[in-house]
Amino acid sequence: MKHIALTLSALLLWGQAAASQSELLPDGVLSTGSGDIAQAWLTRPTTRYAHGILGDVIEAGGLMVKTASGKLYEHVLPKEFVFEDRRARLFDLDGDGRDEIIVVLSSMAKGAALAVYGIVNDQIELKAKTPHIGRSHRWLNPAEFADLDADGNIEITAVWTPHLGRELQAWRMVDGKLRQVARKRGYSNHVIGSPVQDMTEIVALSDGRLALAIPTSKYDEIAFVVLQHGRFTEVARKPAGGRIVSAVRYRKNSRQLEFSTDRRTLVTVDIP
Ligand SMILES: [Ca+2]
Ligand SMILES: [Ca+2]
Repeated sequence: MKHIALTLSALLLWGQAAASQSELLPDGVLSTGSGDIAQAWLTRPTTRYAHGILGDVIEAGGLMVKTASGKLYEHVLPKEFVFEDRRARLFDLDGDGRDEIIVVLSSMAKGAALAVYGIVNDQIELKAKTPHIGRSHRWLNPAEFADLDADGNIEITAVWTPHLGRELQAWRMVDGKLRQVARKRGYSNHVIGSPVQDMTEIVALSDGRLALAIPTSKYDEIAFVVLQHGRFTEVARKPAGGRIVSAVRYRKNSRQLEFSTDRRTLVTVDIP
């Protein structure tokens, strides 16, 4: 009964706060899930970290989750951190049937880290994170989650410093910790100042292997990268005919990817 009363008062409080602190970021994206978490979004817009990598200087100070049963949870960051992201991705990384929440957590002093949250002990808890990059104003952009090497474990892919070092990395959740699996320079999934974060796609190659399709560091080609024996290997690259500026997506009912460049609004490339 006490639990119910607390939940109700939390809901009422949330209702009052919804118009102010707990609102979605101005450029935020609501994530929806079909598992134990129905929705996740970033809250508490703040200008306390002047970086502006995603087009505006408004980042998030909180993370809100709505469970499938309708319960709301919010995690509020200490003021030396922000979520430097537009959405809180939902994916069951460790295969326990419950979704994790994956988001870019930036320290104002030490830059970005990839962070994994979950609902633990009836609250949102940080389950694991990669090390922070080590310097302020250094960022990473998450890419895809998939079992790229068919070993039964999900790999998390992301590009560390997509405007500087341009290093694709893969990580796995092992015993509740994030472990680096592979890294390879020469790729980028974000154009500086752009709100577009989704410049990658997981594709099935004609030989059956999964590959990550990702722009090369000058954004003028799409590379197809596989993960084998703990290493990234590029199996093909296709010219884009310009600089890719949009999301990269599957073209419906085809074996093609589609995107826009600075020269053409619709470009397609065949998946090898
Ligand atoms: Ca899980
Ligand atoms: Ca795997």
